[in-house]
Amino acid sequence: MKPKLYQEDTIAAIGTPLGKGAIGVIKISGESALSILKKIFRPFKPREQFESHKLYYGFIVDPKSERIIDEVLAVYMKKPKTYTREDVVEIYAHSGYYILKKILELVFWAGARPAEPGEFTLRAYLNGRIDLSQAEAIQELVSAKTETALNLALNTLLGKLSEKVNTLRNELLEILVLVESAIDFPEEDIEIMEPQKLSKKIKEKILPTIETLIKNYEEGKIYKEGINLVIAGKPNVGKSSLMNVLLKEERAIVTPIPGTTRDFLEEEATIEGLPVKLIDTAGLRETEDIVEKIGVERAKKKLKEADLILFLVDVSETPSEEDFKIYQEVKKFPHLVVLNKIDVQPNYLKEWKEKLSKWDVDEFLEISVKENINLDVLSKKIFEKITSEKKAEVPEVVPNLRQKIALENAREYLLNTLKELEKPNPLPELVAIEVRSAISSLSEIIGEVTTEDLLTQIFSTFCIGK
Ligand SMILES: Nc1nc2c(ncn2[C@@H]2O[C@H](COP(=O)(O)OP(=O)(O)OP(=O)(O)O)[C@@H](O)[C@H]2O)c(=O)[nH]1
Ligand SMILES: [Mg+2]
Repeated sequence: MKPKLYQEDTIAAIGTPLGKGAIGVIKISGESALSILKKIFRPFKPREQFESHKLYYGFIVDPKSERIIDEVLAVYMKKPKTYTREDVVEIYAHSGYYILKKILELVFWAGARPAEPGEFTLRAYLNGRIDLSQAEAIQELVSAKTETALNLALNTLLGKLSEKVNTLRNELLEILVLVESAIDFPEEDIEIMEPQKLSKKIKEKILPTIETLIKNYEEGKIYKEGINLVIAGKPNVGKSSLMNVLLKEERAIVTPIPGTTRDFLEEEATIEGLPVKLIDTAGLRETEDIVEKIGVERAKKKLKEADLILFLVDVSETPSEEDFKIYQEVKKFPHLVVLNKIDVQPNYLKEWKEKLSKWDVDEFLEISVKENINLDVLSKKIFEKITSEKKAEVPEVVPNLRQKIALENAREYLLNTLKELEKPNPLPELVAIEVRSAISSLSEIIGEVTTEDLLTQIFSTFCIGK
């Protein structure tokens, strides 16, 4: 039986970003897809029948007047070998806001209704072409900003997470069969359940797989979600200059005047394949300037949100009390000390090194933003710091937060199962309840067990036309 969310009607939407472009695609899915196409499309060579999965050249017309709206390519794809497993029509038109809107209006007039966000993918899921984890992977695939994030999304889309979850579920189902036979035939006594064997299987096989997946979430998270990298330090040490080179763009204003940056700036960048939110901050100092004061307060707040702070100092000047004070703040968080302006001659590098050793700093990096010295080393160092700090390796499959929570719930139920199994006289009824709950938690990951609310929540984050 189809879940309640499933609707039989035909949906349509523009599947490409709105605006001027080479092509814009209109997608139609449902029973009336073909009849809609026939109403508004005139193939160059007139025909009655459309062969499935074949591209036709022709014109979109307004059937009321037969006036041509656009010159297009169109395809009819008969179910089930389609994205939604329903009949699908796609029209490849010229992309312009007005053209696409006009064609879409005709499609609605001919019998479709506007698709909700994510509704095509929802139908693919409800019709059993993909499971819920794969549907979510489609969203991750589109929003991937780096190669690694893309690969992780692809692995899930290709079913690697589903495979692991299904294996776990099958193993638990086997256990459940045994436990339930112990309930059905109590006279056979508890031995039929073989509690020790079951608990061994859970401990040695099932739980470790679940643990690994949970760990993968923590380790792989930064590749998907990225990190906050905050550049902090005294005024005029070169923070905004560093921001710009890391961004490869002249984003922040740079001047020789201390106090140039007064508010923080945030920009997305990629460093060694890691998605990074770069945050340039106002130089930290005591100031009477009201605007700058607010900037300094904001900069201090940003320190707390950082996954890594680049603490920048200027070796063309001697170490100061101000630097020391800032370092006392910075060192409470993950950080890297960076000595900038080593190109300036003469400089105070020697004094700085002595000072740093007094401050118990054993790791630092010398760079020059201006002369591009050691900036590649800095990128590598940032990557190393983040990945060792977070113990991040790139696992093959990385669950998302929702899936991780389901895994944690499954783990909890299995720990309860073990507790019962390890009692002198375990009650098969209690064991069965816990195992069933564990199975149901795992089923949530792939959407075997789900609620309308959850589906709405997941698919509403998709864009219209996906
Ligand atoms: N010689 C030299 N000058 C640099 C270097 N990096 C930055 N500067 C100069 O230092 C001055 C200040 O640079 P900014 O990037 O504005 O410094 P900031 O830390 O953002 O300063 P505030 O926004 O005022 O806190 C500018 O004149 C830069 O050109 C460097 O590696 N070598
Ligand atoms: Mg600045």
